[in-house]
Order: sequence, then structure tokens, then C-alpha cells
Amino acid sequence: MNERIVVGAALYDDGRLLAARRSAPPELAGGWELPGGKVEPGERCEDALARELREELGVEAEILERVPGQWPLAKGYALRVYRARLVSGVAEPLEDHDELRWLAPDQVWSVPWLAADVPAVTAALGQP
Ligand code: 9L3
Ligand code: MG
Repeated sequence: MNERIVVGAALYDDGRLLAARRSAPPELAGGWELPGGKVEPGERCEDALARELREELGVEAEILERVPGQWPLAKGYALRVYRARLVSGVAEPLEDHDELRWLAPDQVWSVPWLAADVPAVTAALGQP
């Protein structure tokens, strides 16, 4: 069976974690997520994530280690998360998001994360 994988980034800069508010689709709009997207056929997860961060945020990021675990999404997809480090660029909501926030450690739970992202963020925080 084909694995339908969505990759998300626990993207850090200066100790802060990036949260992105979705603007689409309607059922997810307003929810906050770790930015990322679908892995294309034949694409490495790390390459897909770097591509998505370029497309969605306009930044270059170094993709670091995978956060252990995998979390179910709609339509048979599963979310995998990698820690990542901002290398260059200023993150902007170019695609699929209408707001970004860099969250200090004590602010991480100040946004309403999408349900699927709550366990993923929890797991990502477990690896400081
Ligand atoms: N999704 C959930 N949490 C995330 C990401 C990156 C994606 N952190 C869900 C939203 C969509 C699906 O995965 O239903 C595909 O994501 P995208 O390609 O629309 O970003
Ligand atoms: Mg996306």
C-alpha cells in the first residue's frame, strides 16, 4: 500500500518555534500547524519539507532529525515531523497561511493548534 505522507517542520529560529495559521481549506482555516505538506511520489521526506518551506514561507531551512512518531490525518495521510533550523530568509505567509508567529517556549500553547498537530508539537518539544 502506498504511504501517504505529509511532512511538517518544527522550525526553530533563536529558540522560537514557528506556528502557521491555515487559510485553507475551509474546515482547517483558522487552525495553527507546523508548516509543510504532502510528499510527492519519489521525493525524499526531507527534500519535500525543504521545498514546502520554500514555497509556503519563502525561507531556506536545514532539515534536522525526525521527531519519533507519526500522527493520523484525514484521507489516509499521516503526519511526520522533522526539526528544522532557519538558515536564511524572513518567513512570510506566501501560500495556505494568513498569519505566522514565532513562539517562545512559554508561548507554544497560546495558539489553537490543529488537532492532528497537538501530539506532534508535544513530541517535538520533547527534544529540545
Ligand atoms: N496537515 C496537518 N498538519 C500539518 C500539515 C503540514 C498538514 N502540520 C494536513 C492539512 C491537509 C493535509 O495535511 O489536510 C495536507 O497538507 P497541505 O499539503 O495542504 O499543507
Ligand atoms: Mg502545506
